[in-house]
Amino acid sequence: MSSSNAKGRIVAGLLSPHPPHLIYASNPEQNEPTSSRAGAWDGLLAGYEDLRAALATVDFDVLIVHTPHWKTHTGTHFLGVPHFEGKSVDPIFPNLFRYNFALDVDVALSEAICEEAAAAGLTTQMMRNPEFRVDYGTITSCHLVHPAWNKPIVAISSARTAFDYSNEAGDQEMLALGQATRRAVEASGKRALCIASNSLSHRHFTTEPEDPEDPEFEHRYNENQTAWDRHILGLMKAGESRRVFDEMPDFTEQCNAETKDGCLSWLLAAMDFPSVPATVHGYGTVIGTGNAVVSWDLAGGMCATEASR
Ligand code: 2X7
Ligand code: FE2
Repeated sequence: MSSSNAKGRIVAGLLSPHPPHLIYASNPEQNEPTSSRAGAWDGLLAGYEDLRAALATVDFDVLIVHTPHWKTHTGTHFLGVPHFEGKSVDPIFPNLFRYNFALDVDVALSEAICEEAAAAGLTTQMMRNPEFRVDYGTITSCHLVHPAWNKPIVAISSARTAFDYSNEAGDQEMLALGQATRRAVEASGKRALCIASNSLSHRHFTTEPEDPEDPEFEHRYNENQTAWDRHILGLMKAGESRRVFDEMPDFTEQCNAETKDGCLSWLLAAMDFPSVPATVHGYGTVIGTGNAVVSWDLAGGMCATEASR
C-alpha cells in the first residue's frame, strides 16, 4: 500500500456495466446457476477480458464503485463494515444470479468520502449493518474488473436525486460527490480504481427465451438508443469527457439511460473531466440495453491491449 504521506490518486476510471447475465455466462464458482455458454454476450465478455489484461500492470489499493442497484432515498450511503458475506440474488433474474459473496471494505476511506461529501452539503450516511446484502451492481462490476477479490472496496449508493427532481439536479449532486471522492482519495495516500457500474441506453425486452443466452434472441432495442451510445462513446474516445457530462441530462432522458442513477456523472467528476482519450474495450447489448466497457488511464499504468492499439 502507498505511504500515507504520499498524495493519493485515482489511477484509472472505469465504466463497468453490471448485467448479471455476464456473471451467469462466466460460470464463476460463487454463482449457483450454470449457463449453456450459447454465446449471446461473448463480445462484452471479451471486452472485460481486454480490460483485465490492460489493468494487469496497474498497481492499486482499493476499488471505489458507484452502483445504481443500491437505491437509497435519504442521501448517499457508504458501506461501513470491514467484511461482508452472504448471498446476493438479483430480484429480476434470480434464475441467473445467486452469488455467494465475501468482500472486504476500506472503511477508513468510505468514512473519509462520506465526511468530505457531508462537508460539501450532501446528505450522507454510513451503512453499519453487518447483515446487509450487498447489491448485484457492486458485486458484478467488482467481479468482472477484479475477480480475485483480494483488494478492499468502497461502495457508494445511488441517492436517486434525478428521479425526485431532475436529471440536471442529479448530475449537479454527482459533481459534488465526485469532487468529494477525489479530495478524500488524495488525502488518503491511496491508489484507487474508480468504477461507474452502469449500462448506457437502457430500454430492454421484457420476455426471455428458453435459453437466456440464446444469441438469436439478443439484439439492440432500437437504432435511436444505439446511435446515442455511439455518440457518447465517440466523445469519450475523443477525450471530450466534459461534453459527456454536459450532454448527460439529454442522453439520460432520451435513452432511458441507467446514467440517471448518477454513476457515470460521479465518475467523470471524480476524474476531474480528463482529456485523455478513453479506451472502449467492448460494447454489446444485454436484453436490448447498451453496455460499454471503458477505461481512462489516468496514471499511464495500463498496458496496451487489442482495444487500445
Ligand atoms: O441491471 C441490469 C442492467 N442494467 C442491464 C441489463 C440487464 C439486467 O440488469
Ligand atoms: Fe442495472
